[in-house]
Amino acid sequence: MKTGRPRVMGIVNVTADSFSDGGQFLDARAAIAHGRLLAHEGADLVDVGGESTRPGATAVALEEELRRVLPVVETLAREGIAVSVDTMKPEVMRAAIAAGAAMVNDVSGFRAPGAIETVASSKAAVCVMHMKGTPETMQAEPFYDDVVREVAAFLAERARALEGAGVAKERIVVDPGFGFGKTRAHNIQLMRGLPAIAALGYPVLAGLSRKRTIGDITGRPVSERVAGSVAAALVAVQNGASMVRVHDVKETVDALKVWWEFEGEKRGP
Ligand code: 7PJ
Repeated sequence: MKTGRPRVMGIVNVTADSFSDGGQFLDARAAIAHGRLLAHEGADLVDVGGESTRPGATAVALEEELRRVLPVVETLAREGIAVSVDTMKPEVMRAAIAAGAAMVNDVSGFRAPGAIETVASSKAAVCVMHMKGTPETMQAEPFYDDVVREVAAFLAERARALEGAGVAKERIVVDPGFGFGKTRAHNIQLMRGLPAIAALGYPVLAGLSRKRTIGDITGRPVSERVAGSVAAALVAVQNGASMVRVHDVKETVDALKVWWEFEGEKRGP
């Protein structure tokens, strides 16, 4: 199911407490400028999020999330940039789609009441991610008998639920949710098991950019995880990911161009 060059999703946080941006893009104008920069650097789409889902983060109220996200989605989409909205709330999904979002990226896998119906009544693409627990609690001793099997089963079940509600298969992307209720060992098993996730038959999105596992492996703080994150993106693509979600678009695009030139043709155009 792996066809075409790997795609890059650039991250635009419009939050006060995202661990890697430090609230730098709290202001919508700065977030818009950052989205434009990432598109210019070669991002195929930009993922706009107004609620931090970093471990320990608390939920953001609906009105506040709308206030952060909508002007950014609306402006970037109007400029012709493909936008995805990173949200768990059906109301935010609906408003962002109306403002021009082409994809809804839900780290809770469209489990909120009304989420599936909201995307089903639109033409937007969807990214279904696996998360164990909630951002507040997910890193408290996560346990799996077989993390790859459990994550794959969850993604298959959610994708079936979306298809059952009328979301065409071609609109669905799946994501194992690196770091969301997973230890370093779980993340490594998932990376090695990505071919089994890809075998579900949906394009796979992988997000490891600047995450704790990259810090654990390299011993680097968030500000120094670019090389580690680029390496992780390459391994993810090598293992079957069709898209990577990254902060460092320019570096990742270059790395993937080189990878594609050397390795891509082995997999067909
Ligand atoms: C992911 C995400 C991810 C998808 C975040 C961070 C935490 N959406 N949203 N996949 N991570 N689909 O960027 O470190 O891995 S927020």
